[in-house]
Amino acid sequence: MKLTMKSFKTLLILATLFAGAAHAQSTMKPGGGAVPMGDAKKEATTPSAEMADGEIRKVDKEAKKITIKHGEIKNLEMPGMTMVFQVKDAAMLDAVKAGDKIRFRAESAGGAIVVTEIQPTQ
Ligand SMILES: [Cu+2]
Repeated sequence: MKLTMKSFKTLLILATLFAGAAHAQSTMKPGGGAVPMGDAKKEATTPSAEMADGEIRKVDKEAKKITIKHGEIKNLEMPGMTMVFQVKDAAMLDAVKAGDKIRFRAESAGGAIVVTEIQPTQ
């Protein structure tokens, strides 16, 4: 009986530890562990290869935000979708408008995804 109780307690502790570890792992992943960060650095030296395709849906200069229907973003491991991005510099939005086809670079910075470069395409 004594032994069983002890085993149960140990099990509880293990379960708690495991849950904590699993949580830590899941919260670390979106921030980009060692692997995505390494990729981003490497890709920064080969600009043309890592830019994603997109089509602008909405531009919000005041909020420094842009909605882009984008293709796969390899450095962020993100499939194609339509989403809102922050932009690094509001001035980037002066050159674009809804409907424009672009190539752009997006990076993960402090939990947010920020567009750091926009190039119009014809
Ligand atoms: Cu996306």
